[in-house]
Parts: sequence; structure tokens; C-alpha cells
Amino acid sequence: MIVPKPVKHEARPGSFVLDSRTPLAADPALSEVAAWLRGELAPVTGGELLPGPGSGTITLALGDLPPESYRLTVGPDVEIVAGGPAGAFYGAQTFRQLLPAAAFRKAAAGPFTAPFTVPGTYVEDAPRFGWRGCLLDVARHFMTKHDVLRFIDLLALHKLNVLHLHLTDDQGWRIEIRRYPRLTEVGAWRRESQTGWNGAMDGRPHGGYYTQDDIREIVAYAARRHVTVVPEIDLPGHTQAAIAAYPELGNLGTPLEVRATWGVGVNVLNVEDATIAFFQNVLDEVLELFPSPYVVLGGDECRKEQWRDSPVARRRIAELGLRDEEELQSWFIHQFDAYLTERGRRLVGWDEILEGGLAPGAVVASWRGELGAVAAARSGHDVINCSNTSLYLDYRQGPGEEEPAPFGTVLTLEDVYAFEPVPEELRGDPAAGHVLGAQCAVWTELIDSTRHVDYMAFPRLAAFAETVWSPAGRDLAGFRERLAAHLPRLAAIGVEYRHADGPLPWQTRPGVPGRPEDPERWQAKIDAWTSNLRTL
Ligand code: TNX
Repeated sequence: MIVPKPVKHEARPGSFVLDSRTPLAADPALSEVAAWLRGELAPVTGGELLPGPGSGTITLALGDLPPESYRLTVGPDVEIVAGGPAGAFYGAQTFRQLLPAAAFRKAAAGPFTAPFTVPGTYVEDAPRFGWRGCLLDVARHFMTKHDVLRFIDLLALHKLNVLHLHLTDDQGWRIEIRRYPRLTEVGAWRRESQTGWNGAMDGRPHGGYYTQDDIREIVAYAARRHVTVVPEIDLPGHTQAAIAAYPELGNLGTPLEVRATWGVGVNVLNVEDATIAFFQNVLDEVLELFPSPYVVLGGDECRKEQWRDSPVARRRIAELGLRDEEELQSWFIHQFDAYLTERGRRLVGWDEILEGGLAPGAVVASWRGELGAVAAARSGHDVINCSNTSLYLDYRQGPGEEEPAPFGTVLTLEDVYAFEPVPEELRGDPAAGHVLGAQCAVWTELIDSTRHVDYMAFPRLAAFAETVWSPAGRDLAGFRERLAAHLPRLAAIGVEYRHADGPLPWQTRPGVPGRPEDPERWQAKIDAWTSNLRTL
């Protein structure tokens, strides 16, 4: 009962006994995976799983397989053969899932829980997609470093390998930049927050940020779990927190506060050389901290009112011979594409970067339905399918008033499980090869705690993991069975997931009203937003 479902999973004769004396031996290239597995198991076996003689050995070995693939054989011994450390890590994750849910506890109550008996098993496994991501929005509501590390463990448990950290937005700047200390001194704090979509405010300050040491720790912790942390610095919209810290970045010349309400704001960056230089300096520090080959520079939801009124923006448009503000936005993003390319990184932007010409080499994170994914792939750009209508885990999970984040259309567990990363229009088209994978998203306008993140992300994230890891095709009944075995693991870890029949009393949020959006109206809105993508 493994989640996500492996390529092949069969019963074999015999069984394995894991106890406090079980030796674990690993190829030197896999020693970090071995250390990780020892660390996960020791609290409940009571042993250290050191290499040594003994019956019933766990061995991690390298074999002639792709890097993320593995074969796991459980008999009198356990053998994990993998193409590389990532594959060995996934094999070890699968092995943990063959143990009782109690093995996911951090400590056994009373005497150690082991020995565990594992029935004979053979698993052959490899991911379907290379990009298996989840976005976590720590800008709208800050999450502590500890919560982020815990979230990384939960991604790794589901064999996801990308954490897209949305670090900056109108409502907060969450990463220390040495050269510009006001970004966090001012930009990381807001006076209060909007509590729902009815405009009510909570009157309570909110904030927080990660120091550069915190970021290094998060990146290293994730790397050990084969998760790449992809940073997002959102530009040129979603930048009010930065403008509050450094007003010269904006268009108004009057001071602004870090934004306390949600929605798409009018305050965007100006297009002066100094502003571009400012953000290239910011990126110098970001690149030093994040080894990720990909860097997300947003590019989404940039309102154009201030540019239309700005003599500087109008002059830019004229000098460069651009058609309009859409092309100006595209030009702005291009400045950073060249910058990143020179430094060996690839720019990722939301599908709005397709409007007004796509920066060469850029990767598109397609979020407004799937039209952007189709357009980008057909024009030869790599794509990550982040479709809001299937993968936005901030959308409500049921129609009732009791749902604690009453936003968006209803997006059930079954809806997420039904998601297919390759858009229908691309099936059978060689352009489908440009789909790197998919990514779910936990936007946090209305999600103000880890407990609430748990409720929104789980178990829908488990369903998402099957769509990107497991072979194509769906088996809802089989998934339900696997999930029934998986939920006790989440419970043992302490994840406050949503139960099938809705929120428990303390998971509701009375006083934050909201009716579910009508799916047809919602789709019509997305169609209107993206109609210009049809003509690309
Ligand atoms: C759209 S996805 C956004 C986010 C919001 C989210 C809420 C994207 C590029 N922009 O800023 O948080 O919807 O679901």
C-alpha cells in the first residue's frame, strides 16, 4: 500500500525482521541516504543500524538504472538497488512504507516499537516526470523555518522533488538581503491582515523572514531529501513590500505600507535602470544561496495602470519601439533572462510572461488553466503544469460554510487525483515532451498556520503525487485503498489532514464567510484572462 503507487509491486515469499540489531550497509556513494534512513528508523527500532554482521541485513547498492529509479527486494534481507542517491532515497522511502504506521513516529512510547516484520516484497519503480513540485507561499503568511523543514519531509515522503518557495509578494518580503537590509526590516512586517474575502481585517501585526543562514539550512536539509528549493522573487508586480522598504523602486514617489489586503494590487516596480540593477543585486545574493538551476521571477498579474501614467515608462516604450505596456513587461523580464542565462540558470515565469513575447530559454509555469502550457510547449518552451483548476490547494475542499478557506471553486481529492499533467491538446504531439512535470500550490492568503496548511495540503498532495510519479492512467478505487493505509502514517507524523467528511470542529473558521465559486463562471474568467494566449 505504497503512495505514490510504484510502477510494479509484487508479493514475494519470506519476510524480513527489522529490530535494534539490524545492520545497514551502503555503497559509499549512498552513505548520506543510509545516514538519513538510520536517522528515520533509529527512534523506533532503538538501534543504530550500523554496518556489521547479522542475519537480515539492509543493503543500499548502485545498479545500472536511471538516477531516480530503484528496485527494492524484501526477503530474509532487504536490498535496494538504485541508479543514484535519489533512487536509493526513494527506495528507502518505499521501504519505510512497508513498515507499520508506528514506524513514522519520532519515538516509541515505552519499549521500542520494533521488531517489525515486513512481508516479502518486490518493487520496481521510477518517476514519470522529473519536475514534481509544490509551491509554498511564505510571503502572504510566514511559516517558521521549522515548519518549512517539516513540509520538506512531507514532500519527500510523497517523492516530490521541488519546493517552489514564494518568498516575496505585496504582503511580505521573507529573505534577508545583506545589501538592502530594509527589505526585511520594513518589508517583512505588515500592520494587519485581511481575514477573508469580505474585507474584514484582524488588527494584528504579522511578519517574519529567513536569515541567509536559515536559507542555507533549508536548502541543505532539502538537498539531503532530494528536494530542490526553487526560489521565487516576484517581479515586476507583487512587489509592494519591496516598494514599502525602498520607495524609489515604485512609480509614485510617495511612501507605501506593506500591503495588508489580498488581490492584485496596482503598485508595481518602475522600469528605471536603477530598479533593474537593484533586483540584479538582489539576485546576486539569491543565486549564492540557492544552487537550483531554475529561478522563478514571477511575471504574473502585473497591473499596468501606473506604467500608463508614468513618463518614465512611456519614454521606455518609445525608446525601445515597443507596442504597449504588455511588451514593456516582457522587456523587463528579458533583462533578467539574460542576467540568469549568463550565470548558468534558467528563468521560470508564470504564463503571463508569454504575453508580449517570451524570453528565450525561459520555462513557463502555466497556472491559468492549461492554455499557457499548450502555447508554450508548441513554441518550444519547457513547461510546468500548475493548473489552478486542478492543483491550487488553497481552493476549498467542499461546498460548505464550514470549510476554513472558503476560496475558489470546490477542488476535491478526487478532482486532484483526476489531473493529467500533459494537457489533452498536447497528447500525441511531440511538443508534449516539453512538459517537465507539474506542481501543486499552497497559496496562503487565507491560510495562516501550519495546522491550516496541513488541512489544505493533505491528503490532496498525496493524490497529486500519484499524478506526477506513477505511470499514466488512474485507478480511483486503488488509490482510495492506498490512501486508507497512508492516512495513519500522516497521523503518526502529526499531520492534521482533512477527513473525507469535512473539517473537525477546530478546523473550521467561523466568521470567514464565502460561497464556492461557480465552476462555469470561474472557467469563463480564466478563458477571458488567457484569451490572448490563443493567438500566440
Ligand atoms: C493567483 S498563481 C496568484 C497568486 C494567488 C493565487 C490564489 C499566480 C501566479 N498568482 O498570487 O495567491 O492566485 O489562488
